[in-house]
Amino acid sequence: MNQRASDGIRLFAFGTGWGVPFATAAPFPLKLAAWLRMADVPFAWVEANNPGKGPKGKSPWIAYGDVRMGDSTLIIEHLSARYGVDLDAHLDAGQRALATSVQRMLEEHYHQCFEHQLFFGRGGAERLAEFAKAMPIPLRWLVPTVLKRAFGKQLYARGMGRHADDVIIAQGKADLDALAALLGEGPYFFGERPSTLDACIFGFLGVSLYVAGDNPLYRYAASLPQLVRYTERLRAQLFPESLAVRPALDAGAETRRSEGRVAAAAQPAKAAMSVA
Ligand SMILES: N[C@@H](CCC(=O)N[C@@H](CS)C(=O)NCC(=O)O)C(=O)O
Repeated sequence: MNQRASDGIRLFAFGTGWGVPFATAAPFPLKLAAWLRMADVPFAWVEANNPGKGPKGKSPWIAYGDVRMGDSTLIIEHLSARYGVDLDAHLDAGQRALATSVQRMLEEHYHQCFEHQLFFGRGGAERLAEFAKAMPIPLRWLVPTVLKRAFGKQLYARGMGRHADDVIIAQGKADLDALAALLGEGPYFFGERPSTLDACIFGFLGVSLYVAGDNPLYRYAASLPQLVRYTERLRAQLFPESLAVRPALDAGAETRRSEGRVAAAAQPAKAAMSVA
């Protein structure tokens, strides 16, 4: 058994829900899982819905042997060094600079828009109720309020929570437009070979595209063909087991039609899903 396998890495992450077809519905854990799959590092999912238990108080974290580590980027750096895997070895200085910029856009800006819409946008109350539905009473009643307060505080402190709903949606859409404009025909962000940035992009799109319901930010993500093609391609390659789960990607189709925007963009994704 090689070292990667014998380490027995456990990936602690928020569980799934809301129509997302992966073992987690949270972007940073999905980013890390995508990187592990790209780097061919075996791991086991552990559902952990209280990030306070992790070493950084955030999801995800990993554990193996007596190592416990938080933060997706630090974990990727650590495992790259441990296993001698560098997914970015082929990038030149300009590509590295672009990768850093796109990563920051997604992780430091888009993440706030995403999170705001997840809990405070259209469908937010239902998503919080779904998150808590398996908990015993009174946690089932209390947790949505506690989470809303905690996320509201964070988003306000970071600045995003001070804007009106439509401003936050517009800013999130602008990030998605920028990403769509930068994505070529692929198969990866930088062409023929995957890089760490692909894991990051997949983490965010892999959650945004599939959240059920008609939230305007997520529906917009699912209406951009470049994003759908890219995500479905990586999904089939990295998480083939997810193809068995039919996500509610076109749940907003009626809304889009009534708004005069035909859901054509969702079709390639549906076609890819029907392969399962
Ligand atoms: N820089 C961290 C960010 C992790 C992060 O923000 N995770 C979110 C879930 S996607 C989280 O734990 N949110 C819950 C909280 O902030 O309490 C990383 O790369 O892992």
